[in-house]
Amino acid sequence: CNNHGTMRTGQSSVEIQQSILNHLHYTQAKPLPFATRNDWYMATAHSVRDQMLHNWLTTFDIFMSSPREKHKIVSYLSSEFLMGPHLGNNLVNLGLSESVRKALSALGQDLEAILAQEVEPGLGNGGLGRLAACYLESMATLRVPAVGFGIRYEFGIFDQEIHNGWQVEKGDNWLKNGNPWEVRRPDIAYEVKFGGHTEFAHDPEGRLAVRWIPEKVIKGVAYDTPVAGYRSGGVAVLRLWKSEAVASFDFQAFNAGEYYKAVDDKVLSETISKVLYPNDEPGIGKFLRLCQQYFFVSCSLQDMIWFHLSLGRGIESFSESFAIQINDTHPSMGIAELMRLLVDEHHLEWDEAWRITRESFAYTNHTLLSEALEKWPLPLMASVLPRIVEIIFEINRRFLDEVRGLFPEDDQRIARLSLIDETGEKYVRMANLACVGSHAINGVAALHTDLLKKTVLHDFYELFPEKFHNITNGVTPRRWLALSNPELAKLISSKLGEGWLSSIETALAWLQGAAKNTTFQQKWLKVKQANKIALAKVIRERIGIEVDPASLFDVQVKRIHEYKRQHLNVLHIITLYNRIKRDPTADITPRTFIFAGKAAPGYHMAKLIIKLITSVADVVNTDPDVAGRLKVVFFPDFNVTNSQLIVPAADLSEQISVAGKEASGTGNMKLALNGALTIGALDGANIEIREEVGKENFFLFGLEAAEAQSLKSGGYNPRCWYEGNEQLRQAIDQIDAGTFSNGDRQLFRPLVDNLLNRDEYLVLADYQSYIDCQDLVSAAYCDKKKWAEMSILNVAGMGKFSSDRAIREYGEKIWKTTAIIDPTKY
Ligand code: 26Y
Repeated sequence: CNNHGTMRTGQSSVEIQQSILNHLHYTQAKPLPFATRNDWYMATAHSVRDQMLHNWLTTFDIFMSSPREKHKIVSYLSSEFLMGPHLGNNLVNLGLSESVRKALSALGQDLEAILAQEVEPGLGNGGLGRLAACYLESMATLRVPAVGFGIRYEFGIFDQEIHNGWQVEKGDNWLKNGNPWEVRRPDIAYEVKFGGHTEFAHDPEGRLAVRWIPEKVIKGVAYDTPVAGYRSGGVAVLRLWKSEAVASFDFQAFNAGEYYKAVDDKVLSETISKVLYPNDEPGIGKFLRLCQQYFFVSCSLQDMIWFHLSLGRGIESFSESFAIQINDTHPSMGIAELMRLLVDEHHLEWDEAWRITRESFAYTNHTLLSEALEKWPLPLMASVLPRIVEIIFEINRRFLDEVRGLFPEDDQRIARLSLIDETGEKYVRMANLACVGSHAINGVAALHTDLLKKTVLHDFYELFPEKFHNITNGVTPRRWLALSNPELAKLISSKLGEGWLSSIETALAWLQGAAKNTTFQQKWLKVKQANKIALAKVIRERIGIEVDPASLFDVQVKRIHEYKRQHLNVLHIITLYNRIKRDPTADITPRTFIFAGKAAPGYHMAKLIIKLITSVADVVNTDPDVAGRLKVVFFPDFNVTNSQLIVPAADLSEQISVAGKEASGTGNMKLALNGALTIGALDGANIEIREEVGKENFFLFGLEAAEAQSLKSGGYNPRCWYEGNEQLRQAIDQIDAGTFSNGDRQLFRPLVDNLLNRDEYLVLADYQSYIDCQDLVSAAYCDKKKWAEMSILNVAGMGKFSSDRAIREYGEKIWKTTAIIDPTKY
């Protein structure tokens, strides 16, 4: 197959078996009888990695030998990449699952047990980080030359445990058993400056230039992880930076004080990439997070420039080599950093540098919550990044001059557009920087883009309407169907033949023809049933709750946040519970409510919502009147691994955020792709999902975004809704009276007070509509045949939500790249 021999790239089970044994011997250095399960996992992973490294170098070769105009690489800059476990996905994408299973079994090992050994790299909080991972996989599949740049956090998102119903956070030491997927590249390292001051100085050619004299310099070292495309030979690279001290120990320092200072310095330098910050954590770790952001964008841009120059190109054509996508504003300092590199270090004129910067950058916004828009206190930024602040001021000065030309006298508009918020304490507004410094701005679902134009980014839309695009999010059907739900994938293959996983955009629609077919429906329900039994087993083992796989699995899995309204779901549970208590013989469709999700450690209300869920669970699950018809489960430690277990077992997908707050959602896509029906408000991508699967196959409730908006601006009074609805009042009174907290009336007081006095997310206003809709769900679930048909039609309608479609749209609308690596060369 190549001049390296087939030793490491042979794909038969015999060759793979040999390769695993070789790695056990030469990589793990373990005699067979002493090999632990982790050794077997590591050896298997290294064998698979060999295949990927080969594909990667081949991809690179093809890239380098393709015509010059195709030399454009997508740089996806993201502070988070939530990759999920690698092994299973790589086996699916390389088509090696069966031969590896066979090889392992010949060695007395079980593939499932080996897969379970992997600790997932949790280098993200949720939606935004997982989106970056899906996009890398799609770019590899479509053979778009791509690098994902980010931070190699030593500790990812915390592990969640539930103690006495409360969330407890545990450090995520994901590297402790070794990481077989990454390649450390000590030769790819860059220095990054922090602190100090700037001064004018003459450069070596005698030109006057700004010099940044830093207080501290830190080194970033590259760690590369290959990401395999689905059966395409293509490989994308995830390049994560680890911070290190520039020189580790100063052995010249005979003085003990100096010596320990050098050690301290090393520790401090390594702190930058130490830990991922949870979102919604107001004010915490501000300084370090600022350092993290600048650190990774600076390393990434220096790396891009290095590569561009090494292709023999001039610096002025940089934007022909790279399309830089920034995943929210977290990497937006890259705009100022590229200006600094071009002007200060590569001696370009400002205007030329600005043209290059704008041509290179494009910005994806992921939020409509104005309080979530990033802004940095100016004094903090000025002390950590003095030169960057000077550059931001200069960008702002020139930009506001232009604005003034267009809108003379409109001081308010100018104040709103300014990169600096001067309404009180001064801040740098990162979204404004991102809008000004990018040639494209996009939202992540149609409604979201629409609302961006009307609200959060309205002033920028008026200024640059041509920059705005919508690109609705997508998810990869390889991880979220083939890997997580292999039996469903098999059943679909029996209808569609092979190959549909690389073209679900068109292929899945063919399932429509099978939706009414009774035999197919029965097979479909059987797969779902098996997935539910598998989940029930895990719930029994891990949580000790017995759930009935014949009941409706009602699933809400996502970060815990008030706007996502997990507490609305709880109010429904209490309402059903009260119906049973009023009449124990009431006809209730048996349901298992499954919640999972992490709350940011400093977000007290979200943590209280977890406590509410577990408290209601304690009461409902043990009440003899309920007789097992309702079960409530809080599944701890929601992550990619657990999601792959829960999503295939869901009957109902809860997408109940208040309209106008969820930018897109991607869990909604994963659940529908696995045959769950959605109960949802008209928010984010729900709207488009409903259009695609058909209104009659979607459970719609609640206010629309515009209605929600006008209800609030008309002076919303939640107490009126509470007083006017008996069942709602009863449920809230019970929470308040301690029915679910052993009589403790203080515990949930903050939550009840908030609902009655503020209810920012209109839980009470949407309550009745939600309950009515849930009653329709319960009725529909009793007709198994109809439910199966609706479930099939949901999957049939999910083609649009493939991340392949999303990546094609980014390529066409934003990156303007035809840079697809030629498939005939593989
Ligand atoms: C500032 C920092 C701590 C921070 C870190 C992470 C702030 C926000 C985030 C994460 C945001 C996020 O995950 N947003 C979600 O992005 C998804 C992908 O576009 C959307 O589907 C989802 O609606 C949105 O909430």
